[in-house]
Amino acid sequence: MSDAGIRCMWMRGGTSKGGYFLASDLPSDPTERDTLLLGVMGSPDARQIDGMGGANPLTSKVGVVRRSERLGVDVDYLFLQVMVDRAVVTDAQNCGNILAGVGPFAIERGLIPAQDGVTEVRIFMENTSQIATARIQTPGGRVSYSGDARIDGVPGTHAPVPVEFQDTAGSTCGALLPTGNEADVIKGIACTLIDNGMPVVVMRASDLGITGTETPAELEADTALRARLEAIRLAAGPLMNLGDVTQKSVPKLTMVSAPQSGGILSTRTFIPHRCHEAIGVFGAVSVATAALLPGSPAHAVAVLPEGTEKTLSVEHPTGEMTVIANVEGGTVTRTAILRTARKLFDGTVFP
Ligand code: NQM
Repeated sequence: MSDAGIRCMWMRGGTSKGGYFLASDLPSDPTERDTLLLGVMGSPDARQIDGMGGANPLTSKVGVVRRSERLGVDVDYLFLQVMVDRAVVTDAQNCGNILAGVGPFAIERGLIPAQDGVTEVRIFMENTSQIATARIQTPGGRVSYSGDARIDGVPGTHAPVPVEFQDTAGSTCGALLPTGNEADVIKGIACTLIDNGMPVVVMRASDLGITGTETPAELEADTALRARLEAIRLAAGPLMNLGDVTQKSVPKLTMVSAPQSGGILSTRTFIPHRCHEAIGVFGAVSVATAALLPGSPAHAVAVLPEGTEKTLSVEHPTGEMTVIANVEGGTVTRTAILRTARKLFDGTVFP
């Protein structure tokens, strides 16, 4: 524990929560920075009792933001996953939920001027070298967090934060389908190894002996299933150009089944050792993209709409996430999602 505090804002971004820092408020040396962030969160400790983390990967997240020097970009955003029970901080994945708080944070910290009404923020995502455009409600030139938008997994309604992505294919794996195949077989299970913003292994729930309607707690209690999933993940890592993924939070593992409530399919996702109560943003974009591939095990269970602009509702344990996808010649060229974000605390954190 250090007596020197660091300026920090705690925010909910989508269905995740974490600390947002200006890059200039953190040590520039990554090792020093990561040691400090472990102290902020209270890791490694299953309860994170000596820190701000919420004892779950979804509440042990960090956004590092700086003014961008790139042409046509407002801010650069680096996502860091602080592991809960390991002394590991990883930048090997992006996070589209924490992304939802980046625009409001950047405006609040004076990195970019707010318009009267809506402020468009172009964000360079350092983890994947890709760009997102978020539209932030700024009536009277101030960020507003209240509004009528509702997302599953978050109680109440808040200001809408629509976010648009282009060219997210191959964000981390170098190609949408890093093996070149719509389906591969790993440990006897048909898998689509895909990356449309997040590396994900997509499998049919029934192939793993589950229905796909179990609760996250039931799935986490299934030690045989978890061991099987981890064996598949470790084998998938090198095939997805991710190398040895033992200490990485990617790839994610999504088990799909037929839709239960009007969506395109139902999902249960391990991220990768805890079961998500919902699904990640880029995780949903990647799974929805897999569903569109005729050779994918996801396609076999999916109910898909016609047309070039598709509304793809991805069901998850606490509701659904809608991905709007533009499809041209069988390729997903643009996606958009709706999130909300909320400032929870602004002050000084003691690592
Ligand atoms: O996939 C969880 C989350 C995420 C990541 C995870 C995310 C995304 O729900 O873009 O948002 O998969 O680790 O925040």
